[in-house]
Amino acid sequence: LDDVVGGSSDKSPDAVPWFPRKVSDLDTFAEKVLEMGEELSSDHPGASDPVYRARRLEIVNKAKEYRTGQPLPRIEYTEQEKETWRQVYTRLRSMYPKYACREFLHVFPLLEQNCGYGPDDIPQIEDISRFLKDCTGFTLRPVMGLLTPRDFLNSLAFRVFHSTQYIRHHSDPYYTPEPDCCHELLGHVPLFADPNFAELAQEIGLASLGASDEDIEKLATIFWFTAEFGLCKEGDNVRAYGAGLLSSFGELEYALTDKPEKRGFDPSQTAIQKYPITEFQPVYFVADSFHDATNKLREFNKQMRRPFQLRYNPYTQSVEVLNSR
Ligand code: HBI
Ligand code: FE
Repeated sequence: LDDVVGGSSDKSPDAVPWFPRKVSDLDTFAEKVLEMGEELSSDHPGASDPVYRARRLEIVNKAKEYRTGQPLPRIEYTEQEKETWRQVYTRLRSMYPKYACREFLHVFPLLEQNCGYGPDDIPQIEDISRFLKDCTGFTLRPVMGLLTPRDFLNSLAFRVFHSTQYIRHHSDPYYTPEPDCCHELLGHVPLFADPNFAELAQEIGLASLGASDEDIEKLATIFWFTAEFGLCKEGDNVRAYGAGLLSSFGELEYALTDKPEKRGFDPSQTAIQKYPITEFQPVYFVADSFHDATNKLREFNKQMRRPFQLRYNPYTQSVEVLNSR
C-alpha cells in the first residue's frame, strides 16, 4: 500500500504525494513554514523593530517545539500587545451585529463567557481549543507562520486548525500582511464552533489528502472564497462568514455594499476564479448555507482523480485508505 499511496520515493507523474494518515503526523509540519516564520519580510511593519523581532522569535519557538498531545503554549502578552488587541477587538466587535452571519453571532458571546474573549487580554489557544473540541471536535495547533497550502489544508481533514499566537506590530493595529492572532481568533475561531461550517472545512481538508498540485490549487481557491472571504444568504440579506472579512473592518464594510460583484457559490466556478491577495476582493461568492455548500463541494470533489478512497475515523482521528490500486 505504501508503495502507491504517499510513497515519497516514487517520482513518476501520477505518484501520490505523501499525506498525513493520523493526527500526530501533523507534527511533521512544525518546522516547515513558507515565510516569516523566523524571518520578517522587509515590508512588514515590524521588520526593523528588534524588540518585536525578538518577541516573535520567542513565540514561534514554542510553536516549533509543540507536539501532538502536549498542552498548547500559554503566552503571557505584554501591555503593548494587549493594547493592540484592544484596539482591533473593540472596533471589530462593534461591527459584528450588523455584518456577521448568525452562526458567528451565536458563538461569539460563548467565547466571551468561556474562553476569555474581551477587550482586555488576548485569549489563550489552549482554552479555545478545549471549547472548540466540545462543540465540533476541532482543535487548534500553534504554528510558526504560513504553511504550504497543501499542509495547511491537509490538517483540516483531521479537524485541526493551525493558529499563530503572535500579534501584528503596534505601529499599525489595523494592518497585517500575514495571519496573526487577531485574524485567527476573531476571524476563524468562531466558525469552527459551528457544526455545519466544521463539516465544510473538513470536506476541503479530506479532498486535499494526496491530491495533485492542480487540485490543491483549486481547493486553496475554494478555501479562499469560503473560509477567508465567504458571504452567505440570510433571508433577503447577505452576511459575512469569511475570516478575512471578519478580521478587517475596511473590507467587511466594503464587501456588503454593492460595489463588489457577488456570485452564487459553485465549486467548479469558484475553484478557478483569480483573486488579488493585497487588495479588497472584486468578486465574492455567496453560499445558500454551509450545509448546501458542503453538499456542492462533495459533488465537485467526486470529479477529482485519486486512485484510492478515504474514510475518516473520528475515534482514532485517522484516515483509512480504501481501494488503493
Ligand atoms: N498557513 N498558518 C497558515 N495559515 C493560513 O491561513 C494559511 C496557511 N497556508 C496557506 C493558506 N492559509 C491559504 O493560502 C490557502 O492556500 C489554504
Ligand atoms: Fe486565515
